[in-house]
Amino acid sequence: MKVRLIEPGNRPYKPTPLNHFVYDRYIRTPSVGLNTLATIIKQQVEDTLMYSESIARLVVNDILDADLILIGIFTFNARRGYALARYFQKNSKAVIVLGGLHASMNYREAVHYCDYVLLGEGDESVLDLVQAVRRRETPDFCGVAYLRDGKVICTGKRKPPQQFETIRDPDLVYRYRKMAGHNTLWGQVHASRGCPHSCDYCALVRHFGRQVRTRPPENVVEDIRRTIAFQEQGHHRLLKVVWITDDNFFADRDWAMAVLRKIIESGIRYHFTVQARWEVGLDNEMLRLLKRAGFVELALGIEFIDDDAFVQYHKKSSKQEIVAAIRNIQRHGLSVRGLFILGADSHTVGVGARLADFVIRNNIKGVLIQCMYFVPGTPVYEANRGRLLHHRWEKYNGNAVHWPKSMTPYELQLENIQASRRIYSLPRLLHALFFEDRLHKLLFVGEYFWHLSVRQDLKRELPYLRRVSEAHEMKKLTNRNGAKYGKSREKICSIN
Ligand code: B12
Ligand code: SF4
Repeated sequence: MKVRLIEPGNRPYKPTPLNHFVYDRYIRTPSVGLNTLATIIKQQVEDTLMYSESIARLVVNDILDADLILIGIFTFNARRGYALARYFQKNSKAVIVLGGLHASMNYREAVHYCDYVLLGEGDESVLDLVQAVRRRETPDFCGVAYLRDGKVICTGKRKPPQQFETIRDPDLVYRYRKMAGHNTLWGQVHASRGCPHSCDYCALVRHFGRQVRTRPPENVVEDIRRTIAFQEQGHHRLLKVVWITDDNFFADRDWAMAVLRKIIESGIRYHFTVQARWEVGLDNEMLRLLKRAGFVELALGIEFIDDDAFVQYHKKSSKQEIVAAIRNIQRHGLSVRGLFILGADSHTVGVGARLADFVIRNNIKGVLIQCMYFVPGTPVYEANRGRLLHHRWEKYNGNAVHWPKSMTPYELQLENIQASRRIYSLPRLLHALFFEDRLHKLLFVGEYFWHLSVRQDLKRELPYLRRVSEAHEMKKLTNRNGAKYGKSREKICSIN
C-alpha cells in the first residue's frame, strides 16, 4: 500500500532567495497536524510520505500511483486543496480523503471534491481509514462524510482522542530537512488541545472542543528536544526559537507549570514563544517560570482594543485588563506580540491608526493583523453569513471579506494597510536596529519585510474592494433618491 499526504499551499511554494529571510514569501512551516498523521500511518504503511506546498513543489508522478491520498485543509488553503483533490480524483485510482479544520467545519462543501471527508482530529481515525481502504470497504465508523446519489451522508461526530502523544517524524515531510535551516521556518510543538472559552468567532473551540486535553510533560519536552535537534542539525540558524502553538497553553495551569518545570530541569537552553490570553500576564508565578524556561515573548490574542467589541463577540477581556497584563509581562522581562482583528461592528474609519498608536504606546514588539472574517462552524458565521463578500477562501488570510457595520470593505482594508505601515515604519526599523537586543532586532527586520509582502497582498485586493464598495454606496444612494422621488411623487399626487 502507498499513502501520500498533502498540505496545499495558499500560493504553492516557489523557490526564491527571499525564502531564507522573509516569512510568507512562498514559504511557511509545514503542518504539524498532518505530519503527525503521517507518523501514525507510517507505523502501519511503510510507503508513507507527506508533501507540504509550504516548502516544496509536489512530485506529482510520485502521488499519482498512491492508494490513498489525504489532504488537510484550513480555510485559507481550502481552494487549493479542492483543486488538488479534484485533480488526483480524475487522474489517479487513489481514494481521496479531505480532513482538517475547514473540511470538518464545512463538510457539506468538502464532500463534493473527494471520496470521503474525515471529521475532527485524525489521530485515531486515519488508522481505521487505512484498514477500510485495504479491505476496499466504505469507511463506516463515526466521523465520516461522503456523497451518495447526490445526498450527503454523515456517520456522526467522533469523540476526540484523549491521547495524542505521537511525536511527529519531520523526515516524513518531503524536503523538510533540507529547508529546516531557513530562519522563516520555526520549529513548532503542539502540546495541548481544546479551550474552555467560547469566543464567537473562534472555529478552534468547535473543532478541538472545550475540554482541555494535555500531553504528559515528559512527552512535550521530548518533542521540544527533537524539534530543536531537527532544526539545528547541519544548519546555521540566526533565529533560535521554538513556537509552542497551543491555542490556550495556560488553560490547565498546573499542567502548564509542570511542563515549564520539566523544560527547566531538562537543561534545554533555547528560546520559546507561546500564544496566551491576557490573564497569564497577571500570574507572576507563571511569568517567572516562563522566563526561567527560556520563553522570550507571549503572543497575546488581544483581538480588539475597544470594550464594545469584547462584549459583542463574547471575549472575556477589557482594554484595562489587557494593558495591565502587558505591563506586567514586560516587567518580567518578556516581550509581547499582539494578535489583532479589525472590522468589528464597533470599528470606524481611523481604527487602524488607533491600533497602531496602541501597539507603539504599549511597546508591543510584533503584530498579526487580521480583518474580521466569519468561518463556517462558528456562531458569527451563522449570524453574519449574509454579510460575507464572497467565498473565495484563499482571500481569508487577512483581507477584508465582509461588510463591516460602520465602514466599507475598502475602507477596512485601508485601515489594515495603514496600521501595518505605521507599526512597521522605517523609523521604527531603525529604532529596532539601534536599540533592541539581538533577538528582537532579527525579529523586527524579518517582520518588517514580511509586513511589506503582507501589504502588497492587501493592496492587490484593493481594486476589487473599491468596486464592490462603490457599487454598494451607489445602490444605497439610488435607493435613497428613489425613496425621495417616490415621496415627492406622492406629494404631487396629493396636491393634484
Ligand atoms: C502554526 C499555525 C500557523 C503556521 C503554520 C500553519 C500550518 N502549516 O499548520 C503559520 C505561521 C504558517 C500560519 C499562518 C496562518 N494562519 Co495559522 N495557525 C497555526 C496554529 C496556531 C497551529 C496549527 C497546529 O499545529 N495545530 C495543531 C494540529 C494538531 O491541528 P491540525 O493541524 O488542525 O491537525 C489535526 C486535525 O485538524 C486533523 N487533520 C488535519 N489535517 C487533516 C487531514 C486529514 C485527511 C484528516 C483525516 C485529518 C486532518 O488531524 C490533525 C491531528 O489531530 C493554528 C491554530 C490551531 N490550533 O490549529 C492557526 C490557524 C490554523 N491559523 C489560522 C490563520 C487564519 C492563519 C493565517 C491566515 C494568519 C494570517 N492572517 O496571516 C496564516 C495563513 C497563511 C497562508 N498561507 O495563507 C487560523 C485558520 C482558521 C481557519 N478557519 O482555517 C487558525 C486555526 C488560527 C485561528 N485562531 O483561527 N499558521
Ligand atoms: S480563548 Fe482563544 S482559543 Fe479559546 S475560544 Fe477564545 S479565541 Fe478560541
